[in-house]
Amino acid sequence: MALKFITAEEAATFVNHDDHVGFSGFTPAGCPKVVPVAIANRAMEEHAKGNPFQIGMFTGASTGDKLDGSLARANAIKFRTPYQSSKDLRALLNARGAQYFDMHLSELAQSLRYGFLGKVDVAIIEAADVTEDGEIIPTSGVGITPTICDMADRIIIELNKKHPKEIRGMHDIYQPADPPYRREIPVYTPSDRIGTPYVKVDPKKIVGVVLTDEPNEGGAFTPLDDVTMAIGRNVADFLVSEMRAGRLPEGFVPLQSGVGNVANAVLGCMGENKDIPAFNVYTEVIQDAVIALMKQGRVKFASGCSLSVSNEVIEDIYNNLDFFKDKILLRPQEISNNPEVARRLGLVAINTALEADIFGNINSTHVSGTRMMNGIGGSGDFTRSAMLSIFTTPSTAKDGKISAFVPMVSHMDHSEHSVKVIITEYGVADLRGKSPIQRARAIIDNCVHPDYKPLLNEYLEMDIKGHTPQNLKCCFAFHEELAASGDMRNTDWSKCK
Ligand code: 0RQ
Repeated sequence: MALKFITAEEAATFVNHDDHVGFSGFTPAGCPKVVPVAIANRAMEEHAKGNPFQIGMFTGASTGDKLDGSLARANAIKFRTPYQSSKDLRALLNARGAQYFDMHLSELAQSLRYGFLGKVDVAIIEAADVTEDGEIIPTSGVGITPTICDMADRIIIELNKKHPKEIRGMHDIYQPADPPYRREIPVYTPSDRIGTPYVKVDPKKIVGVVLTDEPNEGGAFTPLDDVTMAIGRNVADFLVSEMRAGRLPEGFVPLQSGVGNVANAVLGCMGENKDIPAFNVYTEVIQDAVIALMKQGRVKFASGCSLSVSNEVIEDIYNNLDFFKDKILLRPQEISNNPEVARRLGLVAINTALEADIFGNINSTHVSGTRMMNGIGGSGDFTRSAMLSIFTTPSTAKDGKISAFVPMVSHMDHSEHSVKVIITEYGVADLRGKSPIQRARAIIDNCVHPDYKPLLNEYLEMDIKGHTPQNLKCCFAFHEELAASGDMRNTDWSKCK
């Protein structure tokens, strides 16, 4: 069947008010760029005429500004799931201008197939290639592409010439059967291929192909500072000590590392530490540091859901496909983040906390318990199932006015039952096998900023009875003080006791 080439504006006419729209990609990598802007423009035109125009959105994870940013600014979002990290969308969600359902990334595709989230009317897919018989080669991120293509009534392809056709072979597309027919997902090592190099769709569903050469909206990393570097070194030293103690195999285990500057620094420090052998990565986002380490022979193989790298790095990869093609595999997020596979491979998972409490619970998502930051992303998929789950965080935020460690988290994403180790620039709290009071001592002694140690020690010494010594009147005093004076260091326990 011949493909029909259309403009982005024509493509946008296939999206109607109230439609559920699925988008390809994972982080800005692999997301459509020109059609979302055309949908946002269409929404604004309809709004100007007094007509409603809002869509439900399913994405892989966060996206680029052309997708989440444009649609948020156009007030064109009725609901959205899962992870996001757009400034304008965050403001919209916190003003409750759109309904946001924050879910584990590994669960989204199956939740769609199970029918938990309604139908998918339209799938908008960025592709490096598409054939007349319906073989789609994704670009640098996969996300939920196979599932939304299966479920959608209409498929729009953004054929992006920045991504060469020759990346065919870098993807491994596989969808598990749904219960009660599901078997094991046969990934036994990070490089195992279990699917096809393309997404196969019914070509009759492709309503149009939009040509573009828009580059990825990859953000650059801020230069590493002393705090970030100290966290990275503490993680690397801790992993070496675990190897020496025989709790990590000498050949090492695959690594999952979250998104952002700390994650990039951790990877860099692990690469530099020659006591750690060359290792594999089984993760969701493959960042710049992984590619740099691959070139140095320190990372042997990387399986992920996206190449969330800067544009210079993506060009480097595309210019050197001979080198990279057998070292990188991009999978749908229900496989890259699959708890079964994470548990089998025995991952070391490293993610970043917004806030932790002294008993080891983690808040990854809500500033002061109420304002959504980004979402849980894949952190829960990995934290719960990894062999060793580590959370990193700078000990303070906002020039020391906020302690990353509080008596009780103001929102909980990862509980004390899943969190094994917490690492800051000051050191390492190993929480394994420890009671709540022992965990609190380990965290205060090793991780907390000196400005907050006396306050948190005083909290523990309030002589509260019970297994977990929480003072229910004072446990949010840090947050209340932040709201009142703007600085948690002013907390005075006598006010709440
Ligand atoms: O504010 O941006 O104004 O400077 O939060 O904090 O320290 O720069 O850390 O960028 O790594 O983000 C948890 C949000 C951390 C992220 C989170 C302020 C701080 C700064 C950012 P500014 P940092 P990061 C893979 C895994 C959940 C999803 C996940 C995240 C800003 O890592 O979204 O792990 N994780 N996915 O000043 C108020 C506090 C604060 C605070 C920090 N306690 N209160 N503000 N900040 N602590 C990715 C995917 O799933 C795709």
